[in-house]
Amino acid sequence: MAFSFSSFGFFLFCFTVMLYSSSLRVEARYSPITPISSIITKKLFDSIFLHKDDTACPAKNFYTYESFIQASKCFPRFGTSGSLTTRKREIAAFLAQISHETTGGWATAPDGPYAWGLCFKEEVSPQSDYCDSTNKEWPCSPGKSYKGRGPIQLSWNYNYGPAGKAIGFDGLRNPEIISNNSVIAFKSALWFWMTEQNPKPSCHNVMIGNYVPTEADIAANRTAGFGLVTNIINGGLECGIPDDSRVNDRIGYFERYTKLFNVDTGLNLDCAYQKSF
Ligand SMILES: *[C@@H]1O[C@H](CO)[C@@H](O)[C@H](O)[C@H]1NC(C)=O
Ligand SMILES: CC(=O)N[C@H]1CO[C@H](CO)[C@@H](O)[C@@H]1O
Repeated sequence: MAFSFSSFGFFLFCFTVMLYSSSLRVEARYSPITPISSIITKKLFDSIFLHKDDTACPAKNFYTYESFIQASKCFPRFGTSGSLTTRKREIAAFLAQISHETTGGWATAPDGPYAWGLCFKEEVSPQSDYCDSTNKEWPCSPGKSYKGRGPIQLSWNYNYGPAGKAIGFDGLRNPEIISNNSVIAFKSALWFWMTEQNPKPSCHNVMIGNYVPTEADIAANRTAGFGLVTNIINGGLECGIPDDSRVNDRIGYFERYTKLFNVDTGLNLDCAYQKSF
């Protein structure tokens, strides 16, 4: 496993933030780091997720602004690295990707197809339990389903196990907690976003310009940009295909959100000519 921190220290950090959040707020005034809540205000968040609490959405009233901000405190580098433009673009990219993963939108939906992010908590008709039984490091618990859950639709035992270890829950025996606790749900998505899983870079490093392609990456056209983030998330199914509707949906969300953040999208939005990892 490629964690650059001990999971105990990591857990302690999150725990400390919760215990001492009021004193941290005081310190934050003197901190050179701008908290993400100054970039993504509640007002902006609400204008992005226009329909997440509609009766039509199974996740109605689950994903709140407050739980997103609280979860982000366990990932202090998220949305705080680089210039203001870079920070806004990273947050827009994260929100766009989780919106595609949980979308309730359709072509003629009210306010358009890209106003329906965070409509679902969990995968509706999973085709399997997403158990890779060849993975001995993160063995499946009998009867448990590792189907897509939460903003990033975390799937597979080999993601639930390490996500739980990093965040502080039993990902293998209690995967359902992601659908039951919205702070843990957002943490699971941010964990995926921030964590490099070799040979993939982290989505975070791609969006802040910290990605250094290997020879293999160059040969596979894996150039930095929003399209590479799509490749990290679901490239095996979606990349290397011209005009893929799922990739286009991700881009549609990203274009709408970058406009709301008032930043440009950057280059390389799709992964049509990239090989997957
Ligand atoms: C890389 O992109 C070019 C077009 O820009 C394409 O012709 C080539 O097949 C791509 N290579 C791979 C490995 O997909
Ligand atoms: C206590 C609680 O709310 N449990 C729910 C957790 O999420 C699963 C779905 O994954 C529900 O079936 C449980 O009722």
